[in-house]
Amino acid sequence: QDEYLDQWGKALEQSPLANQQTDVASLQASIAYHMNASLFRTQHNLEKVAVYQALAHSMADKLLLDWNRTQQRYRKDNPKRVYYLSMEFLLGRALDNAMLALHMKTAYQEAVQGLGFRLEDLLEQERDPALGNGGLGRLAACYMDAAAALDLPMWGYGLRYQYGLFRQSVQQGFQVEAPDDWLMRHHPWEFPRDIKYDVQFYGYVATKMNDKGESRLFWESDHKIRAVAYDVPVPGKDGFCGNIRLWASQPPHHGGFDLDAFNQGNYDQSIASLKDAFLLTSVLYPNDNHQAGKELRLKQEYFFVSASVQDVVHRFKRYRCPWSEFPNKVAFQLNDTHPTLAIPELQRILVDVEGLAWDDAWDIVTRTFAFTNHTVLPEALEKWPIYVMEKVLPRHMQIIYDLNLFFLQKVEEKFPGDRDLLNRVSIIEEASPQQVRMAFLAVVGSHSVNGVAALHSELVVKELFNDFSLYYGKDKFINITNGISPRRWLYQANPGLRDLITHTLGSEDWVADLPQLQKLAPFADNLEFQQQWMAIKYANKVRLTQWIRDDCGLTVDPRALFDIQVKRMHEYKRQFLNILGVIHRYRVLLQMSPEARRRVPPRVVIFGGKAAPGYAIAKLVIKLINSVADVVNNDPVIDDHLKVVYLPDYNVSLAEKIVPASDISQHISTAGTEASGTSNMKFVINGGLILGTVDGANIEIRDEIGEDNIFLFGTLADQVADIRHAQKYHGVLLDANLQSVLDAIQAGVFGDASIFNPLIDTLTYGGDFYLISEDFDAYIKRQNDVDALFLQKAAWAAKSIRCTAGMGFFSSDRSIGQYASRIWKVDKTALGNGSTSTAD
Ligand code: GLS
Repeated sequence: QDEYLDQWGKALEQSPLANQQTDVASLQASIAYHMNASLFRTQHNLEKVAVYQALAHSMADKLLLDWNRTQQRYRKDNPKRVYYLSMEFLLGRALDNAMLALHMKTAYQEAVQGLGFRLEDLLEQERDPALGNGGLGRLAACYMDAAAALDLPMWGYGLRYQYGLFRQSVQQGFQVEAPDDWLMRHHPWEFPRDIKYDVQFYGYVATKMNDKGESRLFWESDHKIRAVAYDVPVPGKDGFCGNIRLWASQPPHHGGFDLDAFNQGNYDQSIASLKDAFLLTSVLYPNDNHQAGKELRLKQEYFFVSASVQDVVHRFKRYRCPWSEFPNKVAFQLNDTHPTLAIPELQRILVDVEGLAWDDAWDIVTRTFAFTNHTVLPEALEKWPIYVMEKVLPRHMQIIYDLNLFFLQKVEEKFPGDRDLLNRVSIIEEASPQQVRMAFLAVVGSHSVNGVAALHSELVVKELFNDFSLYYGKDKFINITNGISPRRWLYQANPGLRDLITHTLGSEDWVADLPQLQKLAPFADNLEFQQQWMAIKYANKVRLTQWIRDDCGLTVDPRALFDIQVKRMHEYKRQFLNILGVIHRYRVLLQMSPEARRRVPPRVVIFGGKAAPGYAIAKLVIKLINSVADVVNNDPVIDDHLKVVYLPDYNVSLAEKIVPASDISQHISTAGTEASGTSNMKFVINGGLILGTVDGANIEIRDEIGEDNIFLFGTLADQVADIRHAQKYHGVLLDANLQSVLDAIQAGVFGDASIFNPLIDTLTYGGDFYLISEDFDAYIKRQNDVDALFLQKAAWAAKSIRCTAGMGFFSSDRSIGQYASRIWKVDKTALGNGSTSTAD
């Protein structure tokens, strides 16, 4: 075949793919071509969605070429590669992002205009791929974006869920869930590959002789499901293009059809394995910071890591390097514990399949894996009952037992006679039932463990893995503070601000070198600059206002103070505190004279976020918000002084509209509970001030932008335990203002009071675990400070500018750079001239 390689290269160079022009007429030609050839439609039958799809195909052609060139170069140069294993990639829409990355938006805008369409309308046709729950999945997307921009040879591996995170609507104030059938319509942003691996479940472990006459343990099962690869290109910079490989499940044989069963009239049986395979990757579990504990979820986790590890081993073997080279060519990053089974899976492949000695294999494994912890909440820490593991993955359970035994022997050597310690660090929890502690397995199998913000990383060592840090030493446990993509969250989401910054700094270099934003600081007190700055904020608020009108049928005034809390609904994030504060504000406003009321700046309080379908208390908070909105928004005395909005179906594309429009946003978790938060960074980089607790990345944001530019309040993390302790013994003494707010709810001011009883009980009988009463007074006072500052337009504008100026540290490029140098030990590869034939 090699003698024809040149010919293939030449043929490609002559092909339309390699000869794409970017003038308007050529782009129109390419859109028309795809309308006919890819969608099989004509210009006599044009809907917006079809034009969007043709446009997306046209854009994807350009990415394809970059993808091939980048991946071919990696294949040729064989650098050390990073594999980011994540059950979630919350990508958001692709088209706008790709057009901006390749500097083609203006040309396409003109092209579609000439064909009778507005680009903004077409962009709205794209469905969000919602393959993630919240911050953890969105972080994975920002990291893939950064790696592509930096030309870092990193691939993401994940699952191609048929249904993403459920779609949320609100009916009578309650959350209603519907399946997210995002693949119902043709999706031009993925490329199915002819790459397949079988993954098995259940079965038994036997001893067998191998070819060399050695006896080996062997796991056998008839229950197999096939993983097939779909590649998702990640646009980078200067022609780089990264990749996310998502696995879909298929039946292993004959398309899953049992002809014998069919012939016997047993129709259900004839497609049984088809149903099995379909179910496996059908849906993303909708829990954030909470373990679901279902057998199907365990199977998803194993399916995903087994296919990924097989694929990586296959790629490594292509170069015929000795196994000892594996850690020099491969780095696996575990995005939380969900992919932890990759550790025993690689050990199994090395020992059972490749025939390595146990210790050699384990040395390779532990030099290859690194683990990121994303939460200290106990309910989120994955544990799998042993009886489930033994049934689903019998060989892995044996491997985990052995790993644990050898690990505990070493601990015993270092700390002889400390039985309590052995109990505490054992991968197997001696509870009833016995369980595998996945976080401990991840720590033992990894060479590096990191938290995602300074405070969180401290708590990870102090609270979660204290014993492990004594055993391994502190160097294994590090902090890498999260970051966000400045490309999506400023450049794309806020074109007005982007252009002002570029104009002021003289070039677009700040996007790739975010600390340059600091050069805005000298303009903070410049009145003319302030006016330009705030005019952009105002325009973004107007844009959101239109969305609120279309989506909620509510008219709000863009001159009001926009106060926003959008994130997953969770008790620890304390949307409850926010809405209780709103009720307090409502009552205070009602008691004021009209003149006094006019002196308070009008506010629009905006909420958004989904609650896990099984999380009753979080769903009740949604109901309370909507009930309060009903009353407040229709109270003629209050008029425009206060409006409450609940935006349904919060997702990435909605976030792109909301984030640039905030005056203030709330990040008010109980101290010590929010590992980092990343939306806080998105709001601040867009010149939004924040009201927050001394928690997660809020702390580092304060350090970067300055204490004067952030409204912090409330209990500190190291006080929480003592307060809870005291509450347990002395009961909760409710704050007086809070008590009157609760009285109002219970008096039926917001409709049927009885439905809110379980919610109010969390404060009283429940012991107020999240310290809402404790923090209530400080919260209200800080909100009053926000009001006062908002009235001083110039002072507010100056702070807003200083916020953006101080955010250079929070680029995902900085985070990925730190992962690369401190954990993966990989460099940016030099841009080579790899050939353009199809890779991998
Ligand atoms: C999370 C944390 O809750 C967030 O604070 C964090 O920003 C995010 C990314 O590190 O990870 N952990 C989790 O389980 N879901 C999250 O969003």
